[in-house]
Amino acid sequence: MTVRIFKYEEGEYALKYTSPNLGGYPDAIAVGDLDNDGHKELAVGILTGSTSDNKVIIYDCSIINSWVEEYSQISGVGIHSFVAADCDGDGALELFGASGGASSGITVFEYVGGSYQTTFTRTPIEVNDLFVK
Ligand SMILES: [Ca+2]
Ligand SMILES: [Ca+2]
Ligand SMILES: [Ca+2]
Repeated sequence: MTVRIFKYEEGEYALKYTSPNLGGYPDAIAVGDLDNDGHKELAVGILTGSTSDNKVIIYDCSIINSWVEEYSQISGVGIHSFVAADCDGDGALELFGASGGASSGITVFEYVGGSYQTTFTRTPIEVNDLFVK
């Protein structure tokens, strides 16, 4: 399946980007300025049914109406939900991805030193695991 990105302008959502076939389906999304450059990114978790093909893709739109893949990485686990929040209080968003099933856990993605990186993983997740400062 593809990811299609719409932008609200002039009273309606207009299609601005269609990805190539990603071989799975998007199951998790989040929007936020993940690299702290003043422009929002769109993070998408792609499920394929295979741990060797599940992906996390971050789309960037720092050029008006021009969306590009800024980050694309095999995630192993299937990300079922994202939330973007600055939980370490450094002024930059972290991207928390939750996976379910046998591989339930949390993966944290951050923009560090000029690139996106996985900075934390915890499997399995426990109900009392909290990520606050
Ligand atoms: Ca940004
Ligand atoms: Ca960016
Ligand atoms: Ca932060």
